[in-house]
Amino acid sequence: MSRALQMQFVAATTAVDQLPESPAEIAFLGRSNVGKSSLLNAIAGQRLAQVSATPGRTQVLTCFQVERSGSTLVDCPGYGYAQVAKSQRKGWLPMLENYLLDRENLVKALLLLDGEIGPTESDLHMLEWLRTHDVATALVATKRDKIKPSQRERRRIDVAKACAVDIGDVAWVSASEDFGIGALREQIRDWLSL
Ligand SMILES: Nc1nc2c(ncn2[C@@H]2O[C@H](COP(=O)(O)OP(=O)(O)OP(=O)(O)O)[C@@H](O)[C@H]2O)c(=O)[nH]1
Ligand SMILES: [Mg+2]
Repeated sequence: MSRALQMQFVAATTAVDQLPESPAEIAFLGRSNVGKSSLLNAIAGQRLAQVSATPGRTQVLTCFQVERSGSTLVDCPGYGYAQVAKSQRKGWLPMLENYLLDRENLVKALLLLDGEIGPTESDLHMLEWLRTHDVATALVATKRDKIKPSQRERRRIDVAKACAVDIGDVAWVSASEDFGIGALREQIRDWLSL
């Protein structure tokens, strides 16, 4: 098993220019409730980011520093959740887009998809936006434990197909069953040159 990534909280902000300087950064993106905060915690091996059964809780960019390196992982606000007030959505979607376009140290946007329900329209919209703007993106399907073992292979094929990528281009994880977490950690170390 791979070692947990030692991380600590450094900032939570809606102002992109208030994020700390960092040599390399990875953004955790995805719909509300997809499991961004849970995945971050699994990678850290401790409870750092707030996990909530109420979608739309993380409304700010929450930044964690990987100890010693100064590199950072950012938990982004979830998109596509209807109960978040329209006025609020209006504010943070441009914020999120600015962040993704302007953050020069961003080495990868991890786009999380709910493995149980597959990519939604808003996920595909986000993926299209990332591709259009040339944001380096990696796909992660979450909550693998929620899919019947007999259906996992089919789901792997369907998710990859919907996103127009090869099957191997979607990393499957379960934060609750610690599946795929070690491999993703190694990828993250690689992307951050740790
Ligand atoms: N079964 C299962 N549930 C999970 C997994 N990951 C997250 N969850 C659950 O999904 C819900 C949402 O998880 P979060 O990590 O808070 O999701 P989020 O993407 O950070 O949501 P927002 O902050 O609202 O954008 C919680 O009830 C988690 O316990 C997983 O791998 N398996
Ligand atoms: Mg969250």
